[in-house]
Amino acid sequence: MAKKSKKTAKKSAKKAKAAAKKPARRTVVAKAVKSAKKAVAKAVAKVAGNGMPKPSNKPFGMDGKALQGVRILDFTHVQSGPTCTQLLAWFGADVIKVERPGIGDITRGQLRDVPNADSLYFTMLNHNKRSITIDSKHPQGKRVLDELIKTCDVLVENFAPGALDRMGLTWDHIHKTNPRMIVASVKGFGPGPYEDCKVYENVAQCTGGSASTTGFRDGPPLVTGAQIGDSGTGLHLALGIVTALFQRTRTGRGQKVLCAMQDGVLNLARVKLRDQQRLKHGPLTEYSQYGEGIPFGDATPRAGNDSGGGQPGRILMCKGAPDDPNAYIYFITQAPVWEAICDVIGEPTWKTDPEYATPKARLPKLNQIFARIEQWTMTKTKFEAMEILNQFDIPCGPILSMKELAADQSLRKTGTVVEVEHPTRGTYLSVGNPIKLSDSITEVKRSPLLGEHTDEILTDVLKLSAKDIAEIKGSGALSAPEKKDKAA
Ligand code: CAO
Repeated sequence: MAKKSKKTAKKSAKKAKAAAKKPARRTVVAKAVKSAKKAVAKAVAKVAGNGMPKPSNKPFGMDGKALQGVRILDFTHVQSGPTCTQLLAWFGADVIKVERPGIGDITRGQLRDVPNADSLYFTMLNHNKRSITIDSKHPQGKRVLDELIKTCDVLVENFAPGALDRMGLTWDHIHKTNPRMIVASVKGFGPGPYEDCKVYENVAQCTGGSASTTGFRDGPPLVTGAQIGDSGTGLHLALGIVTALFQRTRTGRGQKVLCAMQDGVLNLARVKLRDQQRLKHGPLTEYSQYGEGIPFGDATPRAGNDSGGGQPGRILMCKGAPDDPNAYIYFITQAPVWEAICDVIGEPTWKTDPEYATPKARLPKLNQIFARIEQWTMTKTKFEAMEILNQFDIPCGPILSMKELAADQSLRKTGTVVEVEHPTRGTYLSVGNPIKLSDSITEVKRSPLLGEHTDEILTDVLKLSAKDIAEIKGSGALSAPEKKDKAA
């Protein structure tokens, strides 16, 4: 295609040159040459790749960060929103976290382990950001915010429904102040009967279908330790934001991005909605209860530790269990390696016995089969079992405790677990950026102290004069109201 266009362009250029030779008026010649040049440029652009800049010849990781030049006005707090803006900061965006004077993000003081230092809850969710304190309801505070809106690309917030509007920061106001601004929000629910409700992690897990499908059939619904409602929705929102930024390169305008926590959890639990529909057509044969002869109800049941896919799996005890609460391994009886499994556990006849040889024949006997495999895993530590099983490509995974993950040297090497220095709490461990870009390497920088960058932002970003800054500060818009002396 590109070759063809280049040829056509050359032809047009030739035509134009020929036209130029004829005794025609100067303007006609100029026009023809111009159009020929345009055609050549178009064809060359096609060959070069869609008008993209020439590929950088700097070494990978040395040509800036992926989101360099993007500025985020970060109104997030607690976990869902901060997860999102932390990712954007790791990718190189300048994230300006706006916090309430004197208080800041409520998590600074929640679950504190070191007196008078920001909690790990806060520090582990707010790396690489700058902090400015602004009372968003103070007239001077509003003025500063409007200036920030003019210079930022994205406003991210996860306030309770209506809170942003109550600050006067409606979509209409923001869009009028900066038509390029993307306004990204996390809410508990999308439009509908619950849209005005406040939501925390476990509420989202319960209303998004995760809790009803987690746990054992004969026990209550369970929430998971992984924060799929908060961090999961933060991840969804980050994708929405970069997608909106990409669309803006074409349209030039901002848009609203909304991620409801219920929607995010349901998206992550989509295989359970798959099973809900399969129920109409018969029992879910990969669920343990099928083999146990227990009838299915009319909703996707809890499946214990059964694998959610087509390859049956279970958590099995290893040497040391149950005294050691984590001496377990996840074992998958993947069909292509069934023969290897039979050899490893010492049941070679199961390879050809029609009662065991096919996945279909095995389904009603999963309890019995896994009990036999467990007899073998209990003779090994979880790491010994992992090593043996991997030699035969049998999919499995040891149950790793947080203690083991914290000490894991390979995770340290990849930057997934990082040590961070902090001026008031000392060294702490954090999860680094789990998304690795080969040309945008993440450096994890400590979270900001409350209002640490207020002056820097007013001066360098908003270019306010010393007089203006003094006036704003004097108005009380950037500081907490002084506590009244009780004795007075
Ligand atoms: N200056 C002045 N006021 C500020 C401010 C600032 N810089 N920052 C926040 N505030 C005010 C808000 O304007 C709001 O005031 P009004 O209610 O008078 O309008 C007030 O602080 C409280 O905000 P909030 O309602 O968002 O906070 P909350 O602690 O009551 O509720 C939460 C927290 C998480 C339940 C709620 O924000 C929410 O439902 N968010 C959306 C869903 C979400 O993200 N949940 C995940 C949380 S992580 O588990």
